[in-house]
Amino acid sequence: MRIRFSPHHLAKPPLPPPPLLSLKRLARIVASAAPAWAARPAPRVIDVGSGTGALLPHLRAAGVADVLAVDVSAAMLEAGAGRGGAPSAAAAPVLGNTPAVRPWVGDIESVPAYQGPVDAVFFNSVFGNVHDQRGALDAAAGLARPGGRVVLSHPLGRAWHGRLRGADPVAVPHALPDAAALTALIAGLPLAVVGLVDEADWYAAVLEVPRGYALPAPLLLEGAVTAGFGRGSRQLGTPTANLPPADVVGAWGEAGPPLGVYFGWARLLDPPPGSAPADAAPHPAVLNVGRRPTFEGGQGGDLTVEVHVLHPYGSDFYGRRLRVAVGGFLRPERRFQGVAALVARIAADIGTAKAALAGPEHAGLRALVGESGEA
Ligand code: RBF
Ligand code: MG
Repeated sequence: MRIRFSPHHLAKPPLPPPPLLSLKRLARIVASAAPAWAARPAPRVIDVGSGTGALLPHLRAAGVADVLAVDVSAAMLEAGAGRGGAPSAAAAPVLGNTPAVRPWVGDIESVPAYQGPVDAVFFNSVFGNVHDQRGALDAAAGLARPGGRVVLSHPLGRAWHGRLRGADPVAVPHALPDAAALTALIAGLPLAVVGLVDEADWYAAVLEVPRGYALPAPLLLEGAVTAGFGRGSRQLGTPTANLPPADVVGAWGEAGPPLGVYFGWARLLDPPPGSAPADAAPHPAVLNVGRRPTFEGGQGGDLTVEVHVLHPYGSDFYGRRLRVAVGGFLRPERRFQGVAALVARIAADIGTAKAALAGPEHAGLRALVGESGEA
């Protein structure tokens, strides 16, 4: 995906000046994502098409501490630097634990996973310029945490945007999506529409990444570990213990498990003789219940239940019994463009799982797998 600004656009006679940008509307655009960061101490967002930084003062006023200001135009970001936009590239921290506004030259698909997960991604006054809108939404959804929001907005609305597009359909290849177009655009992506205002002079589509959730009651899975594909450890760096689906999916009841990524505690009940004591202890775990659509030509394969235990076991333990107490659901399974994107996502899943397991909601979960040496 490239957001293209064609050079001839600049040579054309300019449109009449835009009506005074309503500052109130920019504040409303920011507010439409605010539920995503309510009660979070240091909200983090990505501002796509940040340009000279029109949205930044409103983000700051709403308490957003950390902004990645993304734009394909280094010149625009640089021009904004003196006017309260993102600081010039040389002055801004690129990474780090200190919340800041940082410029990023490129499109949303060029933003690496380590810049996330964020609470919200804004496409303000830019979505019509994005050539591959679905690719951009996919990238945005991947960078947002569960419950995070993606906001597509235009403070001057459909009528003004239509004039822009009429004046230069190369620079602005798409109309703002109406309800039907929006539904089509996000089909199959982990996004749901939570709000759409589509008036002649005001447009805001608010999308949400599915929230993780605690299961109504923990699920207990137990089975003898079978060999998987070896891909987990060799290619992905996340070795998985596969459990026979037939032995465990019954825990979800008749409808079966929603395919996706879960978290919980796991314990190997009968580690091989001579194992380190830690190999017999309970450890946090993430598990994927699904068909791995990233592989096998996008089709995925048979249903598998793969548990990645967050512990470096000393040896393989095929045939040994693994017990897992599943506390919650992190995200639906999905197809990634490649192994690198999947690996980055699993790293984010692990972070989310650790945070969830450390919270009070899952305090009793560990006890459900029992302690070392118990049956
Ligand atoms: N495979 C996918 O195709 N899509 C996924 O979303 C996905 N998520 C996973 C999350 C976790 C935490 C783990 C451990 C695995 C996931 N996998 C996913 C499965 C992965 O493709 C599989 O472990 C390897 O292919 C080895 O069989
Ligand atoms: Mg495996």
